[in-house]
Amino acid sequence: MTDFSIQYGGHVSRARGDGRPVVALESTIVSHGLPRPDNLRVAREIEQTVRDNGAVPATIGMIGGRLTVGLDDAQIEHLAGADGVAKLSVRDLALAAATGADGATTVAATSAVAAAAGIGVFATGGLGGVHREANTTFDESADLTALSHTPIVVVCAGVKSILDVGATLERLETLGVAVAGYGTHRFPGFFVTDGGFDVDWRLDTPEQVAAAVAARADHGVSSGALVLGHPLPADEQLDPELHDRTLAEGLALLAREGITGKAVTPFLLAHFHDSTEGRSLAVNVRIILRNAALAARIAAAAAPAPS
Ligand code: PSU
Ligand code: MN
Repeated sequence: MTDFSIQYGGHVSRARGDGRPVVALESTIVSHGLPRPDNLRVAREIEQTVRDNGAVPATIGMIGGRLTVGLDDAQIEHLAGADGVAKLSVRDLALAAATGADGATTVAATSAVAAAAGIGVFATGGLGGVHREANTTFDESADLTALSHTPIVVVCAGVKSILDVGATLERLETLGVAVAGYGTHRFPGFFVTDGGFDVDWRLDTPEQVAAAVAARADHGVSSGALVLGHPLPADEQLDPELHDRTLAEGLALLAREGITGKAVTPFLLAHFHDSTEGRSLAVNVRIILRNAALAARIAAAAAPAPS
């Protein structure tokens, strides 16, 4: 495999050399999705959760123009605390490299870089997708198009509930992205357990997910990612009534303040975190940690047995 000019953290190089399971993690959650100072604590907890579940964490991001798979603790701390960290989708990577930028990778960029690095499993909170009112704004996350041609398993709690979930599922179908529920036929709704839609496929164990990954490779028929919807248990979700109220306020504020483009998702997440007295933050953290644990178990199930 050619490694192009991706930098690898020492822990990830060693794991790759030994054939140990690796889980990719994104950095936009840390820089743009969670408020300071919780973001740094959570970034560390996510990595520890991956380790506790038998895999090596590879947080992906850009430091001074260097695209890095497996940021070290100081680099993660830098992205969590520095001002002016760019939110990088796939299209931004080369521009950020050329200008020596610091940047955090979204689901789109993290998946693309992870796949280029030979990492097959990625954990996040919720995917980007089709925004409400996308029929006039055309705001659809590049997460969807990136996943249409990136062979990776994305463990997530569905798409963020701030989006149009039904339209996003339609686009995932059009784009050839596989979707399955983990232990359920319902597609999760991020902060809430049930996103309101059925999915055709259900996978129940890490081994079954690994079997789907293996079958994809065996068939040699190219397709996109597998989105694995891993819902929060109902007793851990954000109260759906509080959720709906907060979302309605957030959408109204968004319109009033004229926020558009890549600022929309961070703005709405910050609105939730500010106006639910920390409840949405606690739920968001639970989502990510549960997904990190499951992703590690999938990566371990998919890794070749140690010789
Ligand atoms: N999931 C979270 N928090 C986040 C995101 C996902 O729990 O902050 C980020 C991801 O990086 C995702 C991005 O790719 O939001 C989507 O942004 P946009 O809608 O602008 O494409
Ligand atoms: Mn967008």
